[in-house]
Amino acid sequence: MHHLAERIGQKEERALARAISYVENDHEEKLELLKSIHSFGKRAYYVGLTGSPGAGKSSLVNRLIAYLRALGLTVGVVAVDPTSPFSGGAILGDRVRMSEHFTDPGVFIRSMGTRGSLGGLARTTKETVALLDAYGYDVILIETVGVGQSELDIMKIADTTAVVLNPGSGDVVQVFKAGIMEIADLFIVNKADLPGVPKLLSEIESMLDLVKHDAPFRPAIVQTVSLRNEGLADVWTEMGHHRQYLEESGEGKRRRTRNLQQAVVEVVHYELMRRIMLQEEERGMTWLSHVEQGDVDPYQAAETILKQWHRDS
Ligand SMILES: Nc1nc2c(ncn2[C@@H]2O[C@H](COP(=O)(O)OP(=O)(O)O)[C@@H](O)[C@H]2O)c(=O)[nH]1
Ligand SMILES: [Mg+2]
Repeated sequence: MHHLAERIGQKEERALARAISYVENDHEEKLELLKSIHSFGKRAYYVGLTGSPGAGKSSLVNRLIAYLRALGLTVGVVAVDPTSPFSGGAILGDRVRMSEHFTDPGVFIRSMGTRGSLGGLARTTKETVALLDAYGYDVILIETVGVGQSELDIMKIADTTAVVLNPGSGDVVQVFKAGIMEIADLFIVNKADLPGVPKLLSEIESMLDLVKHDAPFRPAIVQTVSLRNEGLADVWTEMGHHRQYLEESGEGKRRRTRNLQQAVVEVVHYELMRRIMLQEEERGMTWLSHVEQGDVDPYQAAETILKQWHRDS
């Protein structure tokens, strides 16, 4: 067992922080560490929160932390904000908001910026979640901004994915277009204190009728006013319903299998690429100028590199 894994198992928070930096910086012992971690198994409940910037995800996360702590649950948070200008840190507002939880040993908050995303932000995030799980947090909240492919990718590891929408924002069409509908397990209408709630609710219902009419699980819609601490119990109850569905239908098990398969493919993909590119760099990347000058097309160059790798290994 990797020494950091052992220390994480003993709930040493410093070891957890060190392990996360291993993941972010692609430390050479990273795979060894993750291997050890995997033997701990998946225990935590992973909740994804996604939605447009400003929808109130961080406010909700902040209130949810307090709500879950009151239930006696420990909480790990990974906030993914690639647009954050503060390298590796949260946007200032989030920091201030979350600061009330900083001294609580039952809460761990980590922000993933653009920094240290050598292996891709999605991958780094998933690995960080695995570390938080190994440490023993009961619930892991994953906040992602927006609707890009890497967000969709990240959300696949969540047991329950909540999409946060606001009245009057016209977000529903966006959600529909971006393929978020397919991964949504729960809709949270936040800022329900603002006008336009009935319209938004009926828009979501229509969309659900269209996309989920023959699906085995119809996502619930809950209203929240995170500023006033309203609706959190409903959110947690509906998450519970979805979790129960995952257990009883076997869908949870199917998702876990799919994620394990995906993890293997990703590691192979990334490790191969890393090793091949390392070798190419040592060889001086001779093909680069040819590709630049148009003597060789990129496909031919790639094929040559792969053949050479195959020969050498
Ligand atoms: N009126 C209203 N404003 C809210 C509510 N929840 C959050 N906000 C405000 O919406 C803004 C964006 O919130 P934030 O949590 O940072 O959104 P995020 O970008 O999705 O993380 C902040 O100014 C919040 O104070 C709510 O329930 N009602
Ligand atoms: Mg936020």
